[in-house]
Amino acid sequence: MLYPIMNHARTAISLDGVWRFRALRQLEVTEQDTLRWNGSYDTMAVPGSYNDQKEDEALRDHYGLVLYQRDVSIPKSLSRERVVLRFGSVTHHAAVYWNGKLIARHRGGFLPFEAEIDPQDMEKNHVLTVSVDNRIDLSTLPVGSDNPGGIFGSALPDIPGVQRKKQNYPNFDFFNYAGIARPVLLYSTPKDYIQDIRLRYTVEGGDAVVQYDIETSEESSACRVELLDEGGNRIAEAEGRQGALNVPGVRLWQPLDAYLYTLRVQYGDDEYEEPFGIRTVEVKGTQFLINGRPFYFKGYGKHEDSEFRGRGLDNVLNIKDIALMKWQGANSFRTSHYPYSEEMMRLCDREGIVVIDEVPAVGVNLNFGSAQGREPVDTFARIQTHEHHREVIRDLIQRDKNHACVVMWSIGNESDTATFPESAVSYYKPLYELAHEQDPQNRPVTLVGLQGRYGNEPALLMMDVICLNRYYGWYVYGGDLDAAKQALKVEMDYWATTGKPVMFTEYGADTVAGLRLATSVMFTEEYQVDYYKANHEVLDELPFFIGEQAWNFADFATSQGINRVEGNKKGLFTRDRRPKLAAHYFRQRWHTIPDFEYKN
Ligand code: BDP
Repeated sequence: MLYPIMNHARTAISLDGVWRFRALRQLEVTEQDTLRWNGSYDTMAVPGSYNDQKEDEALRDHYGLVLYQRDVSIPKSLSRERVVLRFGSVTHHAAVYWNGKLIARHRGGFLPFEAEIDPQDMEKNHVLTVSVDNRIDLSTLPVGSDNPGGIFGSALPDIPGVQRKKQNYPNFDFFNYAGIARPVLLYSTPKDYIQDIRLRYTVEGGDAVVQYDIETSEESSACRVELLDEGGNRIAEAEGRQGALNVPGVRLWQPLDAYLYTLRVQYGDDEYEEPFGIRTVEVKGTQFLINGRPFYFKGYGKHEDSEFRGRGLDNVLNIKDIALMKWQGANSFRTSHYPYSEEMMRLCDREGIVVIDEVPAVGVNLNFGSAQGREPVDTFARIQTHEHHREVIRDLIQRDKNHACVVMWSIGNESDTATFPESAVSYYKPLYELAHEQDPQNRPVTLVGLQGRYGNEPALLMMDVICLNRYYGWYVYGGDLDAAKQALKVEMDYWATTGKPVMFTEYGADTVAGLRLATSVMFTEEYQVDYYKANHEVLDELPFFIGEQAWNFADFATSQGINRVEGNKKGLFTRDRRPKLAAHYFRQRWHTIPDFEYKN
């Protein structure tokens, strides 16, 4: 799906702003709801999660449906064009009504979807209503738990007669923000238009060949492509929907040194410009090569999370986060635990930030958190995410396939790979293969592993890179960093035997900013530094270890529970982006670790 752009063939009109809003008690939308509201209504900003925009506990913890509505009129000048309504994301499930008529439904909260406006319907004023459903369960991604309380719920049974409030129980550790989180717009194209662009390339010596593949709505006109350098100079051109363009003396996209070419496509009256970088990615032995050189990941797992906006797109915050990453000497992050906005992906292309791109498959594990200690269940026999999981892999790769910043796909986080190892293989093998099939650039694919019973996780061994979330010194041997180091070393001796590249996609310690002690204990800023130093003592010695991504870039909101002090506090930065002591420690460390050839 192409990102909406504006040029002389295409228009894009933002529908962001303040919308009418209603939280529904019932779980159905009536016809009346989808027509222009006469009675009272609330207000809500778009884009933004709705949960924290008001002072209302019921809305923050709302379960079920809400409605958004606004008036829309389409400029007359677009009457001959194809007009499309496009949502960057609606979390988690959306139904879209145009003057009361259902025109789109979408499942999943982190990927874009669109609906064409019927030309008959273009004149006059219109009412656009969107119903948003935040319910999560065993069939959704992310997964909702069937244990009251979710991952941090009580292990004790409920007391008979006590009524809990109706609520979602996330099987994951972040707040279940909902709403219209990313931009909404109307865009236009000519009636016969460019649908998609797929790019791959080969690099040899100093030259590259870009292979392009253009999909158009019909095949009635000629297709012409031009390749422009960053200065806008044409360096190659070709005719046809498929073809190859030579780029002699190519300037590669490098981590922290981005260079973007533009593919300009002309098809009939339509025109589209796709910025893209040229770089290669390959796993070779225990190395992760970018442009042929062994890369070392320095960075974080992140969240789309901020005060008031929840998960709503905030370009200022994105710019700031990347500035902080560069200040710290980082080069990468993972889009834990769902696809991030298209705006962020484009920014990472521009800024040279390396991204591990993750689907929203988090909580595909019915044996952790509050379920621990009970009779283990076969997650994959009970969970109903199979088809949707395929869908999000397809749609994510479809959306992000041309981004140079994306160097690896993550098809899930901390799934249940150890309890019934063969079930996990049956579930993940087709998904691993699907990701490879769908990607024109055939990037490496991973599945992020949970700490626990390593050694019998064939689903992880199928992956191109072993990505581990490990908490030695926090959840395991918390407060005993010597034991933590020993245990980490023992585990790493095992991974050394697999012959795979290994990296940490999470490791961290909850740290309350401002808690300081000369002799550190858990939760102090000093302990967070000591924790990371202890881990690094072991990791720095391992030749097959290809990267460290701290958990988390910044503190973030979670459900309430006894394990969380107003959210998860493992950030190197606070939620408002103030550095903790560990942020300075990493700044020192990362500026001395090169992006390439660190372990050789
Ligand atoms: C891991 C999860 C992550 C959590 C983190 C933690 O992948 O979402 O926030 O641990 O406990 O299990 O802080």
